[in-house]
Amino acid sequence: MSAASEAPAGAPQGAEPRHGLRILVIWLVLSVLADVLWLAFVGPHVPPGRMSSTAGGAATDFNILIVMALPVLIGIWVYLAYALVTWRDGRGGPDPVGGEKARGNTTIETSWIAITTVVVLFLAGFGTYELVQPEGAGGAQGPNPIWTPTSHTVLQIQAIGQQWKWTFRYPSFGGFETNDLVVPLGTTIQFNVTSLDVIHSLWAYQLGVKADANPGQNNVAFTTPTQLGTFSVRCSELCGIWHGAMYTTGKVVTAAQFQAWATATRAQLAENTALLPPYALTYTPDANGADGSYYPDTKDPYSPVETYGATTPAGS
Ligand SMILES: [Cu+2]
Repeated sequence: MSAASEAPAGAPQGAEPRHGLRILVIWLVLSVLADVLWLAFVGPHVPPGRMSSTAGGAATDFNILIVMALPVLIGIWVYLAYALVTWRDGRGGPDPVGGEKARGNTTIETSWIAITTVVVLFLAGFGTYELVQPEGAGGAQGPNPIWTPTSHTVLQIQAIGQQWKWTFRYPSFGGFETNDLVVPLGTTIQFNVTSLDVIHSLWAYQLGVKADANPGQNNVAFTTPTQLGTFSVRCSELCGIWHGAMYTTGKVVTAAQFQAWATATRAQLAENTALLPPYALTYTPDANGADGSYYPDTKDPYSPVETYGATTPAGS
């Protein structure tokens, strides 16, 4: 290393120990230990878990970043600790900032620049790639997604945000609308996310899906559930006084259970579905609708008296 010190007075005269090698060995041992311990004990529990393709992708990315960051952190700490112990003033060595070696060390400086350049460029490339893998990484991609699934069995589910709850429409089952988010295991889901009023954000936490819900916009996000169980759904965009209450619990069920649930719910909600506007990617709320919602007043949209579901206005 750059700051060589003479042996303290009274100590046997000998060659200066190879400080660089010592630091390298200490750093290497601690780094390998920290990474192995992380991967063994913390890595498997890293959020958001592995309930879907996109959640698993996020957890893996997080682990890769930590495994790369730990040696950097340990490198700084090891050098600092080594310098404090070995080159402290009390040991009677030379002025630590004096001398020719304090002015620079080409080997250290070159490797320093080379290593950090490789790490930063790798992270830039890796991060860019992982923004779209797997399946769009669970982030919303706007109305025309960059990543699209190759699978032919994609289930569309529409998530509609409104102050202050989520509703879900299933277009392949007659467009019924429900408060329950039920998704089948092993099927690629296409979330079509929109809003009826202000800006919300669909956050299906354990599925690793997060998508802004904007009025008049269709925002598409994909994921494939890989584990059965429940997941929490929250609004992650401050949207008004009951924003914090805008949550629900979704379910991943088997494909057969999903078919049974969707078929039964479709039949059960048929009467309500007939009153809804036809399935569309965005909706224009009816100012006079029930609670400012998008249920159309089919009789007279300007009347304070709401009439839903009448297909032909009386007297016309
Ligand atoms: Cu909200």
